[in-house]
Amino acid sequence: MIWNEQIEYLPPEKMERLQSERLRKLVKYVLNNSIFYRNLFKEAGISARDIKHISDLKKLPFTRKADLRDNYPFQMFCVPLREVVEIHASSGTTGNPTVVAYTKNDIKLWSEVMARTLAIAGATPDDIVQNAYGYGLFTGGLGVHYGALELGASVIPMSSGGTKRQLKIMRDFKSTVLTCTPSYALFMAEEAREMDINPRESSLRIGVLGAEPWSDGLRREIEAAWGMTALDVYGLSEIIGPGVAQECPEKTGLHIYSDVFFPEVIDPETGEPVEEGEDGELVITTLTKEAIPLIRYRIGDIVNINYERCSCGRTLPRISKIKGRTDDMLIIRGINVFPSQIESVLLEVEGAQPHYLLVVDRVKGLDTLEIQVEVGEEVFSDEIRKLQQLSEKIKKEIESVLALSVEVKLVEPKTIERSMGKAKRVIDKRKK
Ligand code: DLL
Repeated sequence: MIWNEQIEYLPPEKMERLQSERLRKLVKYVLNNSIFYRNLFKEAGISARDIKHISDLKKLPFTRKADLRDNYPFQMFCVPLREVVEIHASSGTTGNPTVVAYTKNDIKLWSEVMARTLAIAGATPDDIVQNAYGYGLFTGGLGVHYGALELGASVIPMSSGGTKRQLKIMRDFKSTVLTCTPSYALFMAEEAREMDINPRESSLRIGVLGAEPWSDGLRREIEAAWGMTALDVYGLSEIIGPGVAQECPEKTGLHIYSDVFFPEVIDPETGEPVEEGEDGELVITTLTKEAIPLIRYRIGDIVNINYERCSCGRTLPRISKIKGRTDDMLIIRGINVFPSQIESVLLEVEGAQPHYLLVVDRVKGLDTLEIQVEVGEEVFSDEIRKLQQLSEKIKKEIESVLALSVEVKLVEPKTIERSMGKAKRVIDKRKK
């Protein structure tokens, strides 16, 4: 189903015109309504007259998460509080949480982009959406909720957790779409088997999974476990929540809603644009948001972008799956390591389970990386020799991909903590 045919199939020239028009309006809007942006433009020596076309965007300075934190809680708002109808915040492990706010129009925008998202994944008004993203300050639950209402599907506001209840409701209500993190989708399948429910016999046909990085290998595991199509949904609270980009069933990248969230990909070191198709840091400008519009917001997620028309027919550009974060990249003995690289290797090795934890430490001044990997019940009860062979195999494969020596520790089934929300994959003891 196509939710917004006009926008999703808009020819590039027309899209550029729309973006340019919106950018001109945005610049006037922030200069009229925000001390923060007035100062930012002044420091950069830029006025509204300098911004005529979307390509002028690169004259403007970047904004960052620190700007939101420094202006905690409400100083980044471009509207009076009485026009704000909803406020969310990220938990944030250090310092102030990041506050995000929505006007009525922002909520309409969120509903629109999330309706597009669910439709791109293949959902229709006939679907029953079991929404197992957390409701609360996290944007996942309500974002999907608004989109499902807009689409006209039936949404079950489960929130995350309560897995036994999730599975009962899923079976009794015959849910057809599951929305949650990929790690939770995997955990639910595991729990189902424990309860003697065969997940493949569920009514699920589509999973709209995201909020954390996951590899194609993990996708295959989840698809096989549930017998459904698992598609990637991307977003972040500061831009809107979920609903920034969505993968279509072609599985060749995530369509980004560039009519409202203008994307750039830059070299994180220099801030200059990278060549089309090259990896870099995603930067987004919200073209139509009212409460907290963000200009050239540096997200820290690493992607590449493809402007070719997709075989599904859509002209919206596609970002790759998120390859990592500029700040999640582990630097181990000078080598850049992304947890997703390790996940991809693990999922190729027979006998290893997609549950793993990376423990980074520094011993006598030297960085070490231990990879704890769960193995299945059958493997664990095998002879020691076989376990050793498996661990050697994983070690060799990973070392050849990373060019870094690692330790592999096979652990018993169910010993690595399961997650109902975003999974924690790394413990970096060096940071203490
Ligand atoms: O995670 C919004 C969301 C909810 C997206 C539900 C998708 C589904 P935050 O809590 O602000 O918002 O976290 C945003 O999570 O910058 C990425 O690093 C990561 N992230 C989100 N989606 C994906 C994804 C929500 N599909 C941060 N793949 C982002 C990889 C993702 N990482």
